[in-house]
Amino acid sequence: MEKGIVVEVLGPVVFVCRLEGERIAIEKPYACSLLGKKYRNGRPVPGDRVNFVIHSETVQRRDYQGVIQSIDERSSLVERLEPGGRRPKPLVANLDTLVVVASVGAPPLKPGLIDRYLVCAHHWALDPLIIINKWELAEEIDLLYVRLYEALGYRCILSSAYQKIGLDEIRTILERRHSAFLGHSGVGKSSLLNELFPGAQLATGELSQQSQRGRHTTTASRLLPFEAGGFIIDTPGVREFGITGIPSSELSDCFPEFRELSKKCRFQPCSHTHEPDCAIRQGVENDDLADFRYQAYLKIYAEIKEFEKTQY
Ligand SMILES: Nc1nc2c(ncn2[C@@H]2O[C@H](COP(=O)(O)OP(=O)(O)OP(=O)(O)O)[C@@H](O)[C@H]2O)c(=O)[nH]1
Ligand SMILES: [Mg+2]
Ligand SMILES: [Zn+2]
Repeated sequence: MEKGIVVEVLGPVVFVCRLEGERIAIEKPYACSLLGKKYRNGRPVPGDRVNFVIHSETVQRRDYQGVIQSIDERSSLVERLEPGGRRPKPLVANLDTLVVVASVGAPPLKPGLIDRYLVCAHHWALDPLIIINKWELAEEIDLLYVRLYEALGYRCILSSAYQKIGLDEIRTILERRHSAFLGHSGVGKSSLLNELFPGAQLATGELSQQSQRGRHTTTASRLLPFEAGGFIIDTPGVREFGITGIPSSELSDCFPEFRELSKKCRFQPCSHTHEPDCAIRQGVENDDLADFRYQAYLKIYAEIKEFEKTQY
C-alpha cells in the first residue's frame, strides 16, 4: 500500500501522486479507480490524502494503474453551493491557505466576492491571501480597495501574468504551504499558475466579448506540487459563490474587524441588522467600519437566513 495525494478527479478516474513522507513525488500521476462507490468521507477531491495500491507503472490504454483503498481524515474541506444547488459540493481538501484571486479591468474588481471567500477562509480557519491580477490595468479605485483590505490586515499581492509581476512574491509566500486559488472565472488563476509552474499546461481562455466575463475554462480542480514542498490547487472559476455551512449566528465572527466591537452591542447575541444600540451599525455610521464590508455582511446574512428557513 502506498500513501498518495489526489491531484485531479476526472469522472471516475482519480489521479494520485505518491507521498514520500510529507513530500509529493514530482511524477506523472497514477490513474486510479475507487474501491466501490462509498467511502466514509465521500468522494475524494484534490488535496485528499489516500492509501492506494499500484497495479501498473505504465499506462496501458484506458486501464487503471491503481486502486484507492481509503481516504484519510481531512484537516479542512472547502465546499461550495452552486447557483440553485441545495447540497454543498466538496471542492478541495487539507488546505492551510485560501487564496482569493480577483482581477481589475476585466472582470472588474468585485469586493463583494472577495469578502465571500474571506468569510470562508475565517470559517474554516485557513490563512487568507488576496491576489489581484491584471494589475497593469489598475485604476485609482482599485488601489483604494487594496489599501482598505490591507488596513483590515489582509495581505494583498498585486500581480500580472502578462507582465510577470508579483510571481516571486506569490512563490515565496506559498511554497511549502497547502493552498488553492479560488475566484471568479476569467481573473487569470490558470494563467498565473502556468507562470509559476512551467510545464503545467493549464488551459486558459479568452473572456466573453459581450459580458467581459470568463467562460469557465477550467472545469476540474488540479493540484500543482512545488519542488520545495507544498502545493497550489487551481480550481474552476465561479459566477457566484454561495456560502454554505456557516450558521447565520457565526457570520459576524468571520469579519475580523467586527469581533471586538460586537461585544459592545446591547443585545447578545446581536445580528447587527436591526437591533437597537448595535455597536456594529454605530461603527458603520461613525466610519469606524467600512460600509462596503457591512453591506457584504448584510447580503450574506440575508442569504444564509433564507437558506436556514428551508432547513426546518
Ligand atoms: N490583461 C491581462 N489579462 C490576463 C492576465 N492574466 C490572464 N489574463 C487573461 O485573462 C483571461 C482568463 O485567464 P484564465 O487564466 O483562463 O482565467 P481563470 O481565472 O483560470 O478562468 P477560469 O478557469 O474560467 O476560472 C485570458 O484571456 C488570459 O490571457 C493579466 O495579467 N493581464
Ligand atoms: Mg482557469
Ligand atoms: Zn450588533
